[in-house]
Amino acid sequence: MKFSSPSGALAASALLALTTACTPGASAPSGGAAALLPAGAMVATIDVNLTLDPSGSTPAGPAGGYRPLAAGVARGTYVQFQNSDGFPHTATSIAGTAYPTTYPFSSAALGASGSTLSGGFSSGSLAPGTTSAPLLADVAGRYIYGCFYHYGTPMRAELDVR
Ligand SMILES: [Cu+2]
Repeated sequence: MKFSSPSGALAASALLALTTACTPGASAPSGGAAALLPAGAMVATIDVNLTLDPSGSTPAGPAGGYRPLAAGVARGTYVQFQNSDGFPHTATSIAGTAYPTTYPFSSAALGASGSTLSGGFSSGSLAPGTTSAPLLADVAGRYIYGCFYHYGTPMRAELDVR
């Protein structure tokens, strides 16, 4: 994960208030994530790569395929998923705070949806080299998600918003 922050925090928050109101709710085409970010937004980018990101254990259970597997994110940050792998993945929210033992997704996961972590989301099928539309970390708590294609591998991870 990498963080970026504005140099002028005060000016940036004023811009944030102005640009949030006119940000379209519709999902961006793959690779168009940057266009939807408010100016000066704090961004946490989660790497999506089943080939290179090591599996491990998180408070929600066995995880893998994303980096970091348990990402601590400040409320107000925008989270986006970047597929650095050579084949498609999704980052799709799962209800609850522990990875379910049964497969949790429907084909709806293949389309991009959601604009906040608390409202549920899917990156949609992320092609190699593309980045998802940004999601606002709006409410503190643990959010778990996984990949439509590789959930059982396991390919799943969590976001801890504080
Ligand atoms: Cu996958």
